[in-house]
Amino acid sequence: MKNVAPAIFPPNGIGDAKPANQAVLDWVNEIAAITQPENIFWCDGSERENEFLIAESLKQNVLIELNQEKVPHSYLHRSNPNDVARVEQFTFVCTPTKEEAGPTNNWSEPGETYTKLRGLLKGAMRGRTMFVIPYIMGPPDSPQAKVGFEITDSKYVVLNMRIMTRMGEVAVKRLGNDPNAEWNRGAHSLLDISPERRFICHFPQDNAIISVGSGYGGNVLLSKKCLALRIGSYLARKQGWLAEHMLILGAESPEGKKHYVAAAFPSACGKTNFAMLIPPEHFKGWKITTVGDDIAWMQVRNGRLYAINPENGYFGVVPGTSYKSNPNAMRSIEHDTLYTNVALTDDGDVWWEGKDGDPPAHAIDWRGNDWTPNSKEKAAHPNSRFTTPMRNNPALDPDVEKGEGVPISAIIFGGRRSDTAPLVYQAFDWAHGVYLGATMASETTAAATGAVGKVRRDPMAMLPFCGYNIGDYFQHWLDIGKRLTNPPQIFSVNWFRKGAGGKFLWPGFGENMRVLKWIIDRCEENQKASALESPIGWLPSPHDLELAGLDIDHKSVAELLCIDHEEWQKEIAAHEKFFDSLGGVVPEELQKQREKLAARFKE
Ligand code: OXD
Ligand code: MN
Repeated sequence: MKNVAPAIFPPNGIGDAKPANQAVLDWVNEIAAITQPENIFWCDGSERENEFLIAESLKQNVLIELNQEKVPHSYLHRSNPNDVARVEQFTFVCTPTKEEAGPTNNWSEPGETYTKLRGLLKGAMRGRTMFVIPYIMGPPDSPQAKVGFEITDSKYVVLNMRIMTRMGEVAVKRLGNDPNAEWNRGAHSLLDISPERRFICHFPQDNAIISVGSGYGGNVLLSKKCLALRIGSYLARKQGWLAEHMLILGAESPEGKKHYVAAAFPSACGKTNFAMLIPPEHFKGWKITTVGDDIAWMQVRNGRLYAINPENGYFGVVPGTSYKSNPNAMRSIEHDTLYTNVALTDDGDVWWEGKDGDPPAHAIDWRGNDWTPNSKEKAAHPNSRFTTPMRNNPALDPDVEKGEGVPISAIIFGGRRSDTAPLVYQAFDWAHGVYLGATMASETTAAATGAVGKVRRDPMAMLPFCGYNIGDYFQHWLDIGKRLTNPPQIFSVNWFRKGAGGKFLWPGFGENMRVLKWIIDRCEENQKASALESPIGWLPSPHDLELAGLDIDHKSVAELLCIDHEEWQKEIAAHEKFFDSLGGVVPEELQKQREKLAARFKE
């Protein structure tokens, strides 16, 4: 079976970084008693340990060596073809009652689920090594940082966690010896990588996660979707902060004025591209810097919202990434990168659809089969990924390690919509902005298994990631607003609107700077950009956007900014249907927002 490798026996000084915290030791012993590994490998996150694990992974075909001159310190991993994306249908929130998990989560009773999972884990690591990974989410000195431990029998997981989190000693130190300290327990086993035995289960009350039967990133890098979002959102509500599926970017004007913006887009809708945007020629002197590309933890301080990126690396979608679409991502993945499910060229380089230049005449595709440009199959899986350290990003924000976070001026909600949603508009106030987030919709992508291109409501891009009742989540957002005396302005964007001929109207990528500039100007105290009041919010007119130097006709701009009343009648009806589908959990305040929206169309 692919990826399920035998035990490894490291030399002295590697794999023996046992922490002293008794609660951790007890939990590790408990999982080891069930899974019965051949040995326990206590990770310290050191360079030496990493090199050892890479060497072992190469020996056991978990990794394939790439041409070290073309992509230094970089490797390719091929996952099992049945295991290439997040599995929302097998993802569970195991709260004591179904109501706590709410209408958007699969729920399963905690006691029964523990019993079932323990049954599956019984003897699962026999003859294999059990790794224990200590890690921190967030800058180590941040009051918002959280400690987690992940147990796994996958070297691929260890290698990825070392890139995606601050792993090792630093986490052990931060946790200390207090057995009552808060930390997340994450247990993962590949089992036999069978979809029938694949479950990603969250136990928010226990701050615990158990994931079995998958080796794919989003299901097994438990720091990411599982802790930073699902368990994170649960803790955030309890502790009065926000854990969101958002990128964070800094935008600095030529005069040196800087704003930070957080933006929620569903998976594979361009968060990484937006977070690494390079402004077009017309915006000479503007600098965009990345704080994070996927997750924001935000807290209220002095009436403002401050954000940290809990992660330490990027787990980004590869296809479509090029020096044209995202030069900063390309530079980031030129070295020290793990690639998953991309194609391998004959000279040991990586390739994917949308990479610069001509396709190779021959390659090995993501499944390990011969591929030529005439092949019907894609060379790289549509959800193939890179894992790369954030320090590789040439546009990394200098304040990314700042423990107190960066102040957020604007929050953006964005979806992939062919119609209805204009390029950009601004909410009238916080509660209206929460409504924009709550009714967000997007066409589905390859990031999760299932149909691609279907419009689905994805509130705040958190539909697969909110670890508790979505109605309570909406209320939590409304409540946070009440604590903000200087709240971020809230916007909606859509880069994906299509014209009558089915072509995208907006060029996207770096040109999104034009929309970002309008957003930032709207956040300035003296509101440097103007807007028209429309039924859906403040809308720029074509001359409110800086379009100089952009090859776009007036008709397309007008289409991008138009509100089609018929489409919006359908949209409002869809909002109502969505709220109804949630079975009475939507706060009254948001229901009122919908009524107000409908009324504004009648004025
Ligand atoms: C991701 C996702 O991997 O959202 O970031 O699926
Ligand atoms: Mn994501």
